[in-house]
Amino acid sequence: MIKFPRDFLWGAATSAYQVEGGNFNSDWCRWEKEAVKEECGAACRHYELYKKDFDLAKSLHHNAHRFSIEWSRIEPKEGRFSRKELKHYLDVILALRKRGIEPIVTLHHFTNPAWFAESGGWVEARSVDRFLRYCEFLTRVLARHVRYWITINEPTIYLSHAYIIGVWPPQEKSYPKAAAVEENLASAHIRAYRAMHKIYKGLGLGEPCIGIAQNVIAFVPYKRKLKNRFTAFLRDRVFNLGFIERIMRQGILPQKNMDFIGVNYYSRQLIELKEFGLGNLATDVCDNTRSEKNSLGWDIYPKGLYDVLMELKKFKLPIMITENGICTSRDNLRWKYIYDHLKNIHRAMKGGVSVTGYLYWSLLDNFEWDKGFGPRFGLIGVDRKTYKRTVKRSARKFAQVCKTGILKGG
Ligand code: IFM
Repeated sequence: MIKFPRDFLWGAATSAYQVEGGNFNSDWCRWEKEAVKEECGAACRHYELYKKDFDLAKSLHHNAHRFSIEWSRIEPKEGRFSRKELKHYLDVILALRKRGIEPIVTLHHFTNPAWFAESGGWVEARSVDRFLRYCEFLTRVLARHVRYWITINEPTIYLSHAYIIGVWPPQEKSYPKAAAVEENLASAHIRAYRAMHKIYKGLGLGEPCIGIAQNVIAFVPYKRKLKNRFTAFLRDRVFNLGFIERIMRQGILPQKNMDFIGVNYYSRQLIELKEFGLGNLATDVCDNTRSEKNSLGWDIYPKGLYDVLMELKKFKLPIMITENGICTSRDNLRWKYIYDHLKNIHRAMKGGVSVTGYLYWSLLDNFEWDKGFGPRFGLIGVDRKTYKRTVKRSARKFAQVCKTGILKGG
C-alpha cells in the first residue's frame, strides 16, 4: 500500500483550445482553415458545459484542476480587452472553488491571438511586452481567487513544432527564428513572474505559486553504447533542462524565477544514433522497441518519470506533475499507466523529491492538435456527435486514489 501526503493535489488538466470550442480569433483556428486539417470547431463544448464537467470532476474526488485561459478571447484585438470573457474565466474559477477544487491556471498553451501571430508572433522582441500586458490584466482581477499559475506550457515543444519541425503554425523551419522564440518565451516568463508577484504584494495577498509546465522525456540509450549515451545526455540537456536552466540563471547568479516546476511526462525515447549529424543527434531513435505503446506509438515507460524527477531534484523546487496520460482505446491500460506512474512518483518522493500534486492529462477526450480528435486521452469520453460525457472505469479507479491518497493493489 502506498500513501501520499494529505495535502497532495489530485486532478486532471485541459487546455482552452482543446476543449472549449469556438476559439475563432486564435492563430490555430485560422491555420486549420488554410492547412486543411481536421478542424477543432466546437471541441468538447466545454466553454458552455464547464459546470457539468466540474461536477463530474468533483464526483471523481478531484481537488485540483488545471485549465488554460485563451489569450485570443481576452484580447481579440491588440490592446482591446474583453470584460465579458474575463468574467467568463472568473466564473470558471469560482465554479471550481465552489466545488472545493483548486484552480491551476495556464496563461499560454500553444495558441496565440491571430493579431499577435500576424504581426510576427514570438519571433518579435515586442512579444514579451504584449504577453506581459495580458498577464498583468488577468492577474489584477483573478489574483484574489488563484494561487497557482503556469505562465507557459511546454515552451520547448511549442518552439520545436512551430519553428523547427514546422508542423504547427506558423510552420517555420528556421533555427534563428526558433532561437529568438526561445529567448522571448524565457523573458516573457521571467517578466510575468516578477510582475505577478508584485501585483499580489500590492494587493496585500499571500505569495502566489508561479511556474512553467516543462515537457520532459526519458532519454534512454539503446544497448548503453557510448554514442547512444552521449546522444541521450545531449538531448536531456537541451530538451529537458535547457529552458529551466535558462530561466533559473538569468545573468551570472542563479535567481528565483519559478516557485515550482510543472512536469509533463508521457514517454521515453530509446536512442540509437545511426550517423553523426545534427539531425541524427536530435531525432534518431531505435526503430524496433518492443515496449507497450499508446495509440500514437509513444513508448510507455513509467520508470522514466522516476528518473527525470530525481534529476530535477537539483533545482531544489517543489514539482507538480502538471500532465501525465495515455491515449488509448484500452481503458484497462489507462489505469495501469496511471498506477505505474504514481508508483514511480511515490518512489521519487521517498528519494527526496518534493512532489505536490498529480494532474492526469486529460479530464476529457479532446482535440489533439495536428492529430485531430482520434487520440483519446480522457478520463471522461466525449461523444463527437452528441457531446455526451461518459466516465471511464479508469477514472473511477483513479478517483479512489484521489479520495483516499492511497494506491492499493494493481
Ligand atoms: O495534448 C497535449 C497537450 O496540449 C500538451 N501536452 C501533451 C498533450 C498530449 O500530446
